[in-house]
Amino acid sequence: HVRRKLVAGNWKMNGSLHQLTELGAIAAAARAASGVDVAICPPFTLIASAVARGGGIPIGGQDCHHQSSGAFTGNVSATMLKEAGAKLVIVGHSERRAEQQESDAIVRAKAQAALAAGLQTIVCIGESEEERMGGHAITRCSAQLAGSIPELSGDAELVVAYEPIWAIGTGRTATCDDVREIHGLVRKVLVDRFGDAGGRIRILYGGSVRGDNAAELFAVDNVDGALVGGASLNAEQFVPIIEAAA
Ligand code: G2H
Repeated sequence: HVRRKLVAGNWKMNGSLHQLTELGAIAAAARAASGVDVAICPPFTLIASAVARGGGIPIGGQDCHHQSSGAFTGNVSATMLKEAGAKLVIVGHSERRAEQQESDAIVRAKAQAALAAGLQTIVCIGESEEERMGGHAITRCSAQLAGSIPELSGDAELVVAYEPIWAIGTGRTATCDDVREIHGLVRKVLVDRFGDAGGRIRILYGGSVRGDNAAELFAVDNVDGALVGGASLNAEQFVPIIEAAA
């Protein structure tokens, strides 16, 4: 399968209206890199403005609730994201799994709701440092895949992101061998479960991706792009990652 690379920025709880000016240069780089898909996921409050001012880059959310509406104070549903102009959403990021105690079952329900709303849905998995050191990375990622990956339904695209927790925001990146091993596992699980469609699902790597390590990561088998946190906040750092994917 030929899979286009996807480079998605996750601004986490960062950014401002002023920071949306970065989107102009990011959009220009995305147009120049014709074989690469680029997206930005800012905080909820910036989504509508980012859609309006983003130069056509797909804009997404960083989470959604699994119900479409109701008495869920502080939450935002997938259908609301869609109405705000979002094209995608990240679910199951390790920061939410840790801080909001999101279980695999909740992540899976969110992913199902997001796909049903027609959003491209990036489901995150990844082991902790303790799990990796204990030799349990594969067991942990397998369990998260089994519990978090939804059924495929409708036309919206499912994407999986592997983000080893010990590599997130730490400046430490997994080695290419570590990444090859886990991405190979993810591919096998997806093909076993979905057949040919599993071969088309894009698998992103995330965790301290930067301009100076992106090219070698993108060269690894089954690395179909990146989920980028810190380095997605400004064009100067994000554009070299887009170029490395081209
Ligand atoms: C991992 C990643 C983006 P960073 O969380 O989701 O963040 O690139 O800052 O490690």
